[in-house]
Amino acid sequence: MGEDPASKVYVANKKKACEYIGINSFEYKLPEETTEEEVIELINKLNNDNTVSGILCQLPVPKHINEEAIINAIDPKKDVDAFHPINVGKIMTGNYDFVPCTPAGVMELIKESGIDVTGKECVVVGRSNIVGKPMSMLLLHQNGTVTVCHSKTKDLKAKTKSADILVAAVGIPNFITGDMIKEGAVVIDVGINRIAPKTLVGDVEFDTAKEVAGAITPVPGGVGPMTIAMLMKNTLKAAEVNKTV
Ligand code: L34
Repeated sequence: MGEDPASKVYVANKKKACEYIGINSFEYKLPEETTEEEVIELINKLNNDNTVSGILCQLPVPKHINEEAIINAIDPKKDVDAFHPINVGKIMTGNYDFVPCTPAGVMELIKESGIDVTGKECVVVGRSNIVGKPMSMLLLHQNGTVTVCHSKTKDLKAKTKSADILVAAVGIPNFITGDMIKEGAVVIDVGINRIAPKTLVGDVEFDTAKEVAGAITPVPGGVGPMTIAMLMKNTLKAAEVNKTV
């Protein structure tokens, strides 16, 4: 919905991934002035369309739209973002079908790199519903000792310095610097900040962080593409759950 420039890039990347793996995708570009009722009407149509396995409303939505109302309107069985309260609740209990794409991508990177989370000090910087909160749950499910930090955290550096696994998801360019990182730590950068028309940087200052980290993800080419890969995985799962077509 609307004209968010970053969303255009992300949605284009999602469509490309669908095409690449053979998932049929339908894009509905809704103008800024679309009403909440109109969006919910469209979602209801897609909820009832048995040729559709998964539904995603790219965030952010325009200011006059209640994001929560949109998320709640999506059939939880087709909620490939795992943002619906039913799916959020399932993530809490550990019995889930869909995992939110960005945290799922982070977990996949950790797993594929042969890193065992059990007993590790995991520090998540950021407490958003999309990343920080579900991220902390997934690390907890893998037996990490999890600390969630945010803008009101006192002595942030002491917390980040204690991390064996540090996940940065604050949305502030180069916020985490090398001196805030423990020697050998795993550093995962969820931030995607456009600081100039063609310059993307993460929440981690890569050049200073890479000198101390044992492993680190880049921006671009790190968590972003993993988010998309996990969306494909959730959509395949949705097709199995819904047994459509
Ligand atoms: N509903 N809204 C919903 N679901 C999501 O999972 C998202 N997210 C976040 C924003 N809003 C959403 C995404 O899709 C962030 N996000 C996302 C998706 C793709 C990429 C980054 C974030 C991505 O492709 N990143 C590339 C660079 C892209 C560029 O050039 O800007 C990378 O290499 O990091």
